[in-house]
Amino acid sequence: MTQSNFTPRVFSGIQPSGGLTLGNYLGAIKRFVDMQNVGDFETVYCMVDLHAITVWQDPEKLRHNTRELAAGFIASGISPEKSILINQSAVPEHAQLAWIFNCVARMGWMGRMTQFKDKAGKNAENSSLGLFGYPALMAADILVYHATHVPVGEDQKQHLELTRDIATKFNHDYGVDFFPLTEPVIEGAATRVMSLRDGSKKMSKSDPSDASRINMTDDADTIAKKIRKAKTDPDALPSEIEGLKDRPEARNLVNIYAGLNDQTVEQVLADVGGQQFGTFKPALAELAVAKLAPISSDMARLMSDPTEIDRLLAKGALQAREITAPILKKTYEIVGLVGN
Ligand code: AQP
Repeated sequence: MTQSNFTPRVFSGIQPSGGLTLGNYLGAIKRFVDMQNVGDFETVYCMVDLHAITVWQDPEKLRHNTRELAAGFIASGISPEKSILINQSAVPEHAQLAWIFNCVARMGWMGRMTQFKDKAGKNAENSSLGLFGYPALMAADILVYHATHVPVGEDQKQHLELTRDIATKFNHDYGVDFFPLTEPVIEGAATRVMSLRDGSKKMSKSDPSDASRINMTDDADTIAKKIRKAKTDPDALPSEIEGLKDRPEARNLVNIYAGLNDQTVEQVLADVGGQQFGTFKPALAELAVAKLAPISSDMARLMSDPTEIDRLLAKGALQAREITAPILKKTYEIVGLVGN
């Protein structure tokens, strides 16, 4: 198979490791919906629960978060009719291919991953083996579909490069052209949404400070309060992008505005340049509430019927396995595993 022969297929996932944040929405989900609707790709979207358990998850919360994430996907516009929507553990080929990739990837490659360093912190010896091997499972998630494109936020760029390294090494070691060299799709004004309390830190579901993020389930008052309290500087907003240099908090709020309003940063600054934060923050809060409130109320509606969510996920798993089972079988053949 030559690289040009792969079906244009998108795969991406989010961990059910907490509630969805505005970072996940702007950096990932909104892009997932765009790629679904453009109609040029088959699209597969996933709750990556096996990734979530690389750090401790309370089982009851994990179940809840997984269903809530599915609800968030659907409420944001991912249609189970147009896309395959799955929970990772329900499609066993992900973990099976990950084992093969554990044997292809090198320890040195994993050791260089900045996300591992960030998440393991000073206590790397005490982190799980799964956290260290996380990028091999992520490569398997993608390559078990022969996915050609992966929409992600900026923070996942290094893992996507590693996915290409694994595909290249597998193809080279076995003398095949079996796995595609997947393209990351990192686009839009808000590929890296930062904490509202610290412009140098990514907005994250697992940040201990709830004030650092906007959750997709926050109500209008909470969103407005968090934006009002967001860290900023005393200067007015600039009219040109250069004026945001060395102003990470101001840049972050402008990026969020642009991402929510489907504008470029330049367009936003042309409108708001010269405004003080006292004017800009309420406008941003109003925009955020207008965009997020319909999604959060639809999430609540979907969450009132968890059986229906489970039904949709079971249907997605069956559809997914039609793609993943033959790819895994062929991988086993290439590697020399018999009896499958
Ligand atoms: N702050 C962000 N800005 C832009 N994109 C983001 N993403 C996450 N945070 C931001 C994108 O969301 C997708 C799913 O990420 P994930 O949940 O699988 O893992 P993560 O990147 O580790 O997200 P969190 O919120 O920081 O989770 P925790 O706290 O559990 O580690 C990815 O495409 C990511 O780029």
